[in-house]
Amino acid sequence: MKKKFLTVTLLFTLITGMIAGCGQSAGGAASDSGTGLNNTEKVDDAIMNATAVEDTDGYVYTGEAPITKEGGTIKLLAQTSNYPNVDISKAPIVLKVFEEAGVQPEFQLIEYDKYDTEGAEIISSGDSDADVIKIPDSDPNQVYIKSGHFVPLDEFFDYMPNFTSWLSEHPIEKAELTAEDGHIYYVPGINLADDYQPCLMYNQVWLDKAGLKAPAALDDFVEMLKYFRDNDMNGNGDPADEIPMSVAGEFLPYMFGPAFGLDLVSGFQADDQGNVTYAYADSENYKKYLEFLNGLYQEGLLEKDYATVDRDTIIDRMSKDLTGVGFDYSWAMSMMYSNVLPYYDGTEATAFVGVPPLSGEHEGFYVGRNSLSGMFGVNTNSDSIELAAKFLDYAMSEHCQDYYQWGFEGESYTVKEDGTREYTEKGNDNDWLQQFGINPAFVLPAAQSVEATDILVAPWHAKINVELRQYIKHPWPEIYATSKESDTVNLYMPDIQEQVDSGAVAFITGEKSLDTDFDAYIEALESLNLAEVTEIKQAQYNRYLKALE
Ligand SMILES: [Ca+2]
Repeated sequence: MKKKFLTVTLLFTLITGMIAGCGQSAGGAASDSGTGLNNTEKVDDAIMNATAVEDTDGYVYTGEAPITKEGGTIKLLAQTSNYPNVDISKAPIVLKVFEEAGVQPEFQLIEYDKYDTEGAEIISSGDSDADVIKIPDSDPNQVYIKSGHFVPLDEFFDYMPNFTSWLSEHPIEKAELTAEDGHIYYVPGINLADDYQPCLMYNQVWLDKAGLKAPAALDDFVEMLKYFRDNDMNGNGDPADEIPMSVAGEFLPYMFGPAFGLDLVSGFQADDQGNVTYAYADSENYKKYLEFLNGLYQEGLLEKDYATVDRDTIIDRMSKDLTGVGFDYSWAMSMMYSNVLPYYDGTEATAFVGVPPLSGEHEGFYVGRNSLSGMFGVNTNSDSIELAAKFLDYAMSEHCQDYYQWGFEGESYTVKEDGTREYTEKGNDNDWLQQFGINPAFVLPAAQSVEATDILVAPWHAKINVELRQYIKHPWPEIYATSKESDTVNLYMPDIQEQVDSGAVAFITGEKSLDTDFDAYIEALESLNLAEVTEIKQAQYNRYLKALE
């Protein structure tokens, strides 16, 4: 057992790096970053007018290595790997990018866990002499942008052929990256946003024992839970030790909100006409959602400790065959849930299997995430801004993304006869692969790829990902807020959030009555200035739609 858990921990770290990325927590309501852009005209002009420029020696960088023939150094302020035994500054994949670019790296790396605070301090001080800097968060409120510490990259698009063509092909991301002043400051890493997203999973062996097909309607789902509750699903002679469903409280909004027409994951949501509402203040649908969960709670189908049950507990239950339903990030499916089942033989038939979302009066969906990830900017203090811009451009090129996702042919991967790739024996050793520098998002703008993720999970899991992709809905877009907007949102949202969180628990557990206390809950939200926040979100959403036109 212990060995199994060790494996789980390693995989967790690997997959959180590969698939979940960092910083996105489940469940919370709206993020504070709204849509603050005016338009992308300035950026569009810069893209259109970009022309490759000669270096003093006559060399012209056109997007392929080298970026210069004159040499030079790129000082990089970023974070260490989240693997304590990996020195990312010595990783072959990372060094290869510098080597091909024709520049020497000078790493200024801060410990992974401390980067959010220490990196932020260094940037805010304005003393850094780094050329390229990883942004500790995505700078949602444009704090660094407004401080003038970063170069507007669109003014250097002559040196960024890869980035400009990527922007042209990605209008949503271009809109999201465009700051309030119409400039683009950062080159982003890219998350998987429509693949391997959180989903519902059923214990296939229990389903088969019950003679059931995976239920997709709420009513059938409840009947299945009751069956799991009342029968000796694990066959240990005790019909009462089954826990029908094991889902961390933060995933309940993902799991049940859509069946009630609500994106409780984003919190704020827009209808087809572009009208923005706050899902947690929907007096009809949110009330029905709470009624449903309260019903599950009363029936013992949602456990008493649902609000605090954690993933370790859930995995422990699965390893003991005690539970039939999970909801988690997709990677958990074959990497953390199925693999601990006592009878899992590597096939779908013995696994925790991802299924389509639950539907009620409304058709179900899964909430995906925004694709922009770790951002990199060029320091205003840099004495080689053009070189730094070229380096970032090269580092985000498709050529380099191939290194980030696969490493080098013959070393970390081979190409099969049918043209698909597979990791070598060494490449299948995660410790080795991390030291090799796979997915080096800590120091470079790396994009995740579906193909490279597919081979990390069980083949049946990759197949299910393809099936579930159609149900993924984009979350609330993540675009810069104006400072006035973020001041107001940051002033009011914490209290609103607290009211929502405590209200949800009280109504689900029955501590408060939906019949007599729900109106007061809605009134409390209104008294916390929800209307003003919603108005801001509406204005932001309108600008977002305009920018996409
Ligand atoms: Ca039993």
